[in-house]
Amino acid sequence: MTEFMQRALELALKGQGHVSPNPMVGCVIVKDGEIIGEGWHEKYGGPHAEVNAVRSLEDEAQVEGSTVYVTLEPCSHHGKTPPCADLLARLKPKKVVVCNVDPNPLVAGRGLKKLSDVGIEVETGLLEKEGLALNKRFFTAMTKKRPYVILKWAQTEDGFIAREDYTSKWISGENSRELVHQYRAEEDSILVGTNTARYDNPSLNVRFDIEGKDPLRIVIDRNLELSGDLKLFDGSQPTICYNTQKNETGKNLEFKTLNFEEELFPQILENLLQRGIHSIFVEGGRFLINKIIEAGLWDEARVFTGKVKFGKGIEAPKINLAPSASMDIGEDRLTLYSNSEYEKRPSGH
Ligand code: AOF
Ligand code: ZN
Repeated sequence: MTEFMQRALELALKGQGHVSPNPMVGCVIVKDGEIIGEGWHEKYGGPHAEVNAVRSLEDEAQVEGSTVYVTLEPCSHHGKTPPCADLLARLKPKKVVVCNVDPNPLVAGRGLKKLSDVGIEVETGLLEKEGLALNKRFFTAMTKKRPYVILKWAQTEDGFIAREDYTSKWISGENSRELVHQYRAEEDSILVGTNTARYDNPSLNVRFDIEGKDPLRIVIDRNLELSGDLKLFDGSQPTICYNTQKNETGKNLEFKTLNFEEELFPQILENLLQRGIHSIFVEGGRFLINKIIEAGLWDEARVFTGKVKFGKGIEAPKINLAPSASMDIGEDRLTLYSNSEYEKRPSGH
């Protein structure tokens, strides 16, 4: 039943911002057409959704004969917690329904097999697209072996992201800036190029009273020319500076060398994936964003267009795709682009 899986997806979302690099997972236990138990993966390292749903019952014996709706295939491996498939195999629901098979190579169908081997009926693909969209970061990391990449920039009505002297104050309004902080809180990391760090001096933290952890800050500074006084280097939040000069780890600030003679962004993606980073919010500047667009290594773009005009300046990046959505945010216009098969596409009307 779609409505039960819809509810499981809703529960899964409660884990947003708390479970990465694990996927968000929700679980609903249904008997005689009624929900008798619910749970979700609440915290990285904590119990999985199925365990929490079973714990919500008065007696775990109630699982017998039920239908369990779980957004992702129950796991089959001993990770930080024992296998959920073993738990369900023991408790004997009649049927287990999932949106998606777990792409984690440690699971990848083995969870479902454990269930069918003990005679539990299994069904996959219910609200499949919704399940993929929910965990687009996790699916991208597992199948493409890189973090999910979201580009963001603000442009003037006449298509500039900064003046010729790189200043960019007041392109977008207060509502857009608040939304950007919400976006930051949803991702594992935020990346900026050298010029953006130098001229904007961004703090790249999460403000506006938005709940959520501060993402990892990442800055590119080939020859270590940026001033140590920039907010990025204040040690208030974990930060990595990719450069050619030194490897050094301090409190909340790491310098890591990469090979700048070769394409840099793929190296950054690889290094971040190794650290368990499943998403990157790229906040500029133009050079970096254009490189990423050119290489096709992006999944979403969120473009704010303000009412001001600069007449001349630094041109905004361009995307040769039809927008997937567009909306007003205060005085500004937000245009969304999707380049990922895991993001739901517009239905065509
Ligand atoms: C499930 N239910 O709620 C989640 C699953 O280290 P662990 O033990 O937390 O395992 C993490 C892996 O388990 C993760 O990479 C993914 O494959 C799966 N996540 N599985 O049955 C859940 N969160
Ligand atoms: Zn599990």
